[in-house]
Parts: sequence; C-alpha cells; structure tokens
Amino acid sequence: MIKVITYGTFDLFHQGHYRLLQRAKALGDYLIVGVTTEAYDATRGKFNVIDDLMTRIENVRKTGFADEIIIEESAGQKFSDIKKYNIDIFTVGSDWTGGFDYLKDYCEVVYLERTKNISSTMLRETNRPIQRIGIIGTGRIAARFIPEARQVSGVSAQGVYNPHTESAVRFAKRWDIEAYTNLEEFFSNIDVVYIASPHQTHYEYIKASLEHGKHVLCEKPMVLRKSQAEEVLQYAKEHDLILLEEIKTAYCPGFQKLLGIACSGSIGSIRNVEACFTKLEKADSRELTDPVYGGSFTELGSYVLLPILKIFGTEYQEIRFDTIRGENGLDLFTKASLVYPTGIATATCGLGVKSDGRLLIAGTKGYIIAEAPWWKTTYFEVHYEEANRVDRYSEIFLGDGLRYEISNFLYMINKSNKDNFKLTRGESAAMAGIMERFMEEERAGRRRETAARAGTD
Ligand code: C2G
Repeated sequence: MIKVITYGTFDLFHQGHYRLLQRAKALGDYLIVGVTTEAYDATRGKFNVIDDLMTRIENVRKTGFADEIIIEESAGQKFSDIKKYNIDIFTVGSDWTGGFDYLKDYCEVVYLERTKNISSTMLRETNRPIQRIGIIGTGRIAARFIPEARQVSGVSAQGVYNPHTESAVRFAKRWDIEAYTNLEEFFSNIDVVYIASPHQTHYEYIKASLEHGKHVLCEKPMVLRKSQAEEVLQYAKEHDLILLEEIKTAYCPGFQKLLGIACSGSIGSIRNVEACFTKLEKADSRELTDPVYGGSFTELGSYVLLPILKIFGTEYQEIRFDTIRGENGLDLFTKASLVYPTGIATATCGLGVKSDGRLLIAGTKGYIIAEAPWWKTTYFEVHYEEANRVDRYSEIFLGDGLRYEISNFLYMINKSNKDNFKLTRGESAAMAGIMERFMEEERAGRRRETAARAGTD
C-alpha cells in the first residue's frame, strides 16, 4: 500500500485545495492530510486565518479524499509524521517547490502544480475588503506599529492624523502613507483607527472615532478614568463596534500559554502574583517630564496590572500605592499592592529605579516564574517543592509583537465578534479605575510633599 501525506491550512476551502487533495490521493492508496493549528500558523507568520480548525478539518473531510486527518502543530512535525506513519510520498503544491527537498532522504517528495487564479488570500480579500487603518499620533509607538501591521494581511496602514502639519507630513513621508490634519477628512478615508497619541488625548479620539462608526484599537492606558472607560466601552458595544485596548502582552502567544498553565491547577490555587517591569529613561524624556501624565505607573502600570487582573480578577478588596518621586514630583518607582479574598499581588514599575522585572505566580503546589522581558513572553518555568522538578515552556514571539493584537483585532472585525477574552471590557475598565485612583493619590501625595518641604524651608 502506498501511503501519501500532505499538509495545509485549508482556510476558506476552495477549488485549489480540492484539486490538490484529489491529485494527492491519486498518487497512492492511502492519504493522510495534516491540518495546521491556528497557533502553528501564527508561528509561521499566517495571522489571518478565518475558519477555525474544526471547520477546516470538516471541509477536508467532506472532500472524501482523506483516509485520515491529523493536526499539524509545529515545525519539524512533518519529519516525525513521515516516520510515524511510514509514508512513501510527501506532496504539496508547487508554490512550495524546493521548500521540502530536505524530506527526500526519508520519502519521495512530489510538488503538484498549483491551481491558478485561486487562493485563500484572494478569497479573504474579495469577501472581506482590506481594512484601511488610520493612525492617530506620530510618536515612537505609532512608528513601531506600521512595520508590524505590514506583517498582517487584510489590513493596510492608509494614513496618519496629527493636528500639527509638520509632524503629520514627516511621519507620512517616512512610511509612505497619507497625512491628515483634518479629522473629518481622515475619517472619510479610513476604515479602522489605531490611537497612539498622548494618554490624555485618547478619550476624545476614541469618542470621535466611534461616533464616525470606526472600530478602534487604542494604546494603553486606554483612558485614565473608570467612568470614561465604561462610557466608551458601552458606546462601542451598543453600536456594534470593536474597542480594543492595546497591551501587547495580552495578545502574545507565550503569555496566553502562561495563563493557561497558571489556571490549569498545576501550581494549585494561586495565592500571590508579583509583576515587575522597569525601564530606565533619560531625565529629559517625555515620560519623566510631563507633569500630569508622566511617571512610571501611567507608562508601565498596564503591563504589570495585566497578569494580576487576568488571574485574580477585577474585584480586589484593597489597593495601595507606594511611590518614590523624583525632584519634579513624578513617580520614578511605584509599587501597587492589591488584596483579594484568596490572594495578594504587587505590581511594580519603574522608570528611574532598576529592578529584576520578573513575573512570579505562586500557588499552593508550586510557582511559575517568567524573567524579563516576560511582557513579551517567550519562556517560563514551573517550579515545585522538589527543587529538581522544573517544567519548562517556550513560545515564539515575532518582531515587536504588535502583529498579534492587530491580527486579533482583524479577526474580531471579520468574525463580527465584539467580545475579546484576551483583554475584556471589564479588565480595561478596572485598569482605568486603578490608573484614576493612582493619579488622585499621586496628586494628593505631591501636594503633601510640597507643603512639607515649604514647612521646613
Ligand atoms: N494549493 C493549490 N492551489 C491553490 C492554492 C493552494 O494547489 N490555488 C495547495 C497548496 O500548495 C498546499 C495546499 O493547497 O499544498 C494547502 O494550501 P494552504 O492552505 O495555503 O496551506 P499552506 O500554507 O500551503 O501549508 O505545513 C503546511 C504546509 O506547509 C502547507
């Protein structure tokens, strides 16, 4: 019996896939088809798969050509499948010609002529028009966003808005996109909005974008008041629009895996979460000079609060902040301590004090440790009472990682799915509430310090 194997994503199943499977089957007596998982596709840069795995498997099954269907989960699996299933022929479309020659040592490799004028990419683009992204803001983060957006098919960076003509034009020129200084004109030329302007401007821009019927991806911290967060999230929900807060960690595959392990019970009941992120900034940087919105907590607080809210939820009983301030009164280093009914947590961040920058999750049976930069999770360990027992996990993190949230955003648009489990509305609102409380306490603290200083002069 001649055994044949082939692999693919088989998204939006089409004639090209059908013909490939038909000819693959004809090469032998028994055909095995490997269908890729979403996670594996993401590791090879395919971020735009529309159909879920079960739908794609079902579509392959319905052709009647596959005698067996398996799941392809990782690079390197082809080699072991060929051994495991005793394969005679590996086949794939001619778009891969040469790409799998390394398998020739183990079986015959056949590249079948690819069917012309049809592809999943074409179908995605015809059925779902490319989402033209308009960017608000021209700073460092906006610049990081564009190369990342270019990795995700189905979106294109169309233009940038900045009320200051010179900044808008300079940014647009650099990235070869359109510059807008008029908000109405900007909205009429784009489909979705990415907001990367200074923190305090987010709220107004989110409102304006939603009122123009645009889905919004907004940089963290989305807004700095809980009532504002609730208002815009509610507005988006009622108008069937997506409003997503951009905290790249929430969308990266390694962090998803870490949360999965943490919540699986393998370290028992979780009792303590400690998250730390420090980044030394120059004294004259915006982050350390903006008198109202600067400081370590508004800059990095979203990252360190994320694992805490994901694990313990949004219903903490107490929260307190301890802060070290610089000469201009801005917080250089802040520790937020949260108390929950079943555990405690600290969120530590610094722009003027360097610390370990690790994430520690302690449970009744063991603990998880992810070292810096855990906010771009690629590796973590699970430790137990027996010192020599350590489980190690790794995951890919591509580029600057914004591609994960952009593809998540696009997926939600295409699926008309307005609920985002990776960072829920409740979690975003809770974060805004914590930011608000911190800023209020900070202001009061600064006033007290100034008064005390005046008293001693
Ligand atoms: N195909 C084809 N003609 C088309 C489109 C696709 O013959 N017009 C073939 C591809 O060459 C591939 C199969 O159909 O053999 C599945 O295509 P995709 O779903 O695009 O999967 P792909 O990314 O090519 O994955 O490990 C996965 C494999 O490497 C192939």
